[in-house]
Amino acid sequence: MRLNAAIAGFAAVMALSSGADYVPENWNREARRKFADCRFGIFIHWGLYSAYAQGEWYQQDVCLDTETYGRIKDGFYPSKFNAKEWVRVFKDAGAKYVTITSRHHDGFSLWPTKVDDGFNISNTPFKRDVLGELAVACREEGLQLNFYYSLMDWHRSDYPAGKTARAVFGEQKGDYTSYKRFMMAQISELIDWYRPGVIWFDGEWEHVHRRSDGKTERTLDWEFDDIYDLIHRKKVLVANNNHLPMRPKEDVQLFERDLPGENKTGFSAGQTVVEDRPIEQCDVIQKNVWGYRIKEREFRSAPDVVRLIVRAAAKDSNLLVNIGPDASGRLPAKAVEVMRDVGVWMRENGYAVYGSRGGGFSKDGGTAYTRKHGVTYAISWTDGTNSMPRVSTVKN
Ligand code: JFZ
Repeated sequence: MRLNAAIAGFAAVMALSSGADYVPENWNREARRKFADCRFGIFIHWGLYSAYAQGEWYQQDVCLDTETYGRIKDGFYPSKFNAKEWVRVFKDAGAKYVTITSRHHDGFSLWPTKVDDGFNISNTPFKRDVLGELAVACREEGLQLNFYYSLMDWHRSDYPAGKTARAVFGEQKGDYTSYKRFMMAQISELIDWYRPGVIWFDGEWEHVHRRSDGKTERTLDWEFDDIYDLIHRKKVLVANNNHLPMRPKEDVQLFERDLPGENKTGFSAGQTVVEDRPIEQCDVIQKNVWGYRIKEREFRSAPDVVRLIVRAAAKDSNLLVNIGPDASGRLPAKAVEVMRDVGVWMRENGYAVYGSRGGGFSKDGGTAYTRKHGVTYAISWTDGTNSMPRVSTVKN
């Protein structure tokens, strides 16, 4: 109860401070609808951390300062990186869009940004513009490209360190005006140079603290209005993986490894579902890690991934399923194999998923319903087996 009251109070404050009178323009409504029609995208976590091969939190896990962590930059040469090959795998899987980490918490940028201190791909021996190549390949194949962008940062001295960055910097007051100027310049580059569909933020939560009395305390005002207005002026959608109630200017409702209303991971306690915006659930193909981890052996099977897609669709949500390529630029072979089989199912049954809206579940949970053009589809599977779901049409 206390928590609910706190969340309600928090939501009210948010509404006041972040454009409660905001009305999305027509391009925005249309872009939201198109995004929701996609239903299935591929998430890519790839960056300097891939070279350590221990997941994307490695710097934090072993408490490396940025100078030490960054030394691997001079050995970053992903000789097998081929954007066209990646995009072919994604498209064959049936995905309609790709969301890639343009810059994760380690602060390393995957494009030749002009506004940082050189901690980016152009200062590795590889030099190539990874995001640029991916943007071209996606455009050729008709996939939307979206960018994950970390708000929090374990590299810059102007970043006001929150609860995780402290492990890297110690206390660091930073200079948010300077850091925000930097972020906005980077976001402008990302949009002007590569024309993404969505900017997908992450890391706000490092300055949100849930106190034992249930109140939420914030240690930084990110001034999101300015950042969101910049993105909207450029006709791009905003998403924020903050696990908090939505602000009016956020266009996509994100659920991390969870579905609206389920809160199975405990991540979504503070999230209430709003009715008027597309939903996206992100999840991993490897167990519990987003970036490449060399000893990872457990991958989801193709029926597992298809069930995730179908269950998300029944909840009116897209599924964004993550793959972590290795430092050579290759997608893990197992992920490629799984994606190929997902694609076989999607080509045959995708009509019940793409462009559909959620219709909920049967009582026993073994059937997901979707709706499209006045038709209801029942998509059924048997739990505990490794069989693919079957689609049938519900007679009204
Ligand atoms: C974040 C990242 O830290 C992680 O590396 C990955 O990129 C994932 C998609 O997003 O993980 C989160 C996000 C939000 C919270 C916690 C972890 N949160 O709100 O508590």
